[in-house]
Amino acid sequence: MHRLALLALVAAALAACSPSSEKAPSGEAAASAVTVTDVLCRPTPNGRQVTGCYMTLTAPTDDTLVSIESPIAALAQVHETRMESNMMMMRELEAGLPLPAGEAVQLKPGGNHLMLHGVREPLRAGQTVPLTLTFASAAPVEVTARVGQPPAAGEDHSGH
Ligand SMILES: [Cu+2]
Repeated sequence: MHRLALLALVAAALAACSPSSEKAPSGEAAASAVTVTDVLCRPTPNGRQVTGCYMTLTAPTDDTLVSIESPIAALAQVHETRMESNMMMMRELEAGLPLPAGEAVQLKPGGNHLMLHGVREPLRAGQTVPLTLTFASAAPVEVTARVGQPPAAGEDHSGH
């Protein structure tokens, strides 16, 4: 009798565990995840500790990119670029970046971008940078950025 009771307990424990342990690639979790592609961070030449990262985000439902984290940087922010009195200015999007349902939102040089501050080690082309993106409603997404020059290179972040 004891053994049967124990088996029942083990079965119950396994059943309780399984939903959370298989969250990744299948079913509803994947369907409601934000798709992130073309993830790229600029190299940090000359000992600079600030760099920009770019990507394309597509949310299945209206959502907001609210924060970014990376173990290689002290601080990561979502920035917008705007012209003010003919000056290109960058500032943090404090309310986050809106992601309309089904729309591919591009972060790119000269536009909205991610900014890493306090980059601990120089970033060189060919390296990778782990980023964790947090959304208002969708589950967080972990991506790996490639380090390299974006296709439309030219403007840099010397305004910072
Ligand atoms: Cu910036």
